[in-house]
Amino acid sequence: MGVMIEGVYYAEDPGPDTTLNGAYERQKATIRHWITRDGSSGFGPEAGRYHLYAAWNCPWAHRALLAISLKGLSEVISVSYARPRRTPEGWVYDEAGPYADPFKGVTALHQAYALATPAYTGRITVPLLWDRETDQPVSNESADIVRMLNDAFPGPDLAPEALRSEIDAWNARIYAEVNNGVYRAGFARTQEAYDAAVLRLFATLDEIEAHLGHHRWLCGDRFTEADLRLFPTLARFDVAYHYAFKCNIRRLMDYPRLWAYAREMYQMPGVAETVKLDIYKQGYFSPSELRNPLGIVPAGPVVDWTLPHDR
Ligand SMILES: N[C@@H](CCC(=O)N[C@@H](CS)C(=O)NCC(=O)O)C(=O)O
Repeated sequence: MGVMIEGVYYAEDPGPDTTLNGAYERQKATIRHWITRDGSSGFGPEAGRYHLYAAWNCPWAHRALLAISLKGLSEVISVSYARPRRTPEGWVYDEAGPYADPFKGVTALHQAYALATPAYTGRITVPLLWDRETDQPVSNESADIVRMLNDAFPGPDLAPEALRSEIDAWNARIYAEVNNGVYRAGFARTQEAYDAAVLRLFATLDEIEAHLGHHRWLCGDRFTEADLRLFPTLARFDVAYHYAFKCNIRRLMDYPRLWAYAREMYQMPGVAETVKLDIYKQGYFSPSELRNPLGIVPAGPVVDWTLPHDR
């Protein structure tokens, strides 16, 4: 997996972005257009207009896939799924089959970035939302994609106005400590950076476990975008992060309330089809000089998401 500089793709792996003290720092997404209900941004909510470049194993793409599914937009927005294992070409697609790109027929995601953003500099990331009408990317920031799909398209409102500040506060905390926290643990280059990340991650999971003792969902009695954004990390926790990223103080299964809450989400209509445990393992246990040089995928653990949640 490489990086693009001024529209040219370099296949050398730059490694995770770290600060001088070995802490992982995620780069900010730079393609940030916005679909609006009235189309005044230049991007309206027409059916069939948008295409999403995704990968089943990417938790950020998973957010966007959940938004599409839960808003009932599966027939409205088309999707290409990259192969789970990245190569020096980054995210790649087959010529045909489940990992093909039926939209532009690219065989590597960097080709799509180069097509419409010739001066692009940065990482070649999924998710990437594309507009067929202007033939340009709309956004490569999953947080924006989830919010704009919610606000611009019909379907259940996952971020009601009255709960927005509460949702935004949970989102900020969960992004820093949990969604990105697992990466801060897994990509740390020093013991100190790892220790700090993993302790913050589990402190936050402990607090959410306590919170769920007296609230059904993060924002009270209603499932919201904050729950949606926590879910992709929980779905990958025991099969991937626990072992591959050394997030092993506890398993998700060891948190009775959080595990039941996660199972209830899994069992909501439209969610299970976005979850691919074997693909998560393929992806997170890819050959990596720093974490898993031989790319061997562990057999376990057995995680049964279909157990009754009893909530
Ligand atoms: N800010 C982005 C981050 C997306 C992201 O980092 N995606 C990862 C996959 S999980 C990726 O494509 N990484 C490729 C790379 O960093 O080169 C978002 O949330 O949409």
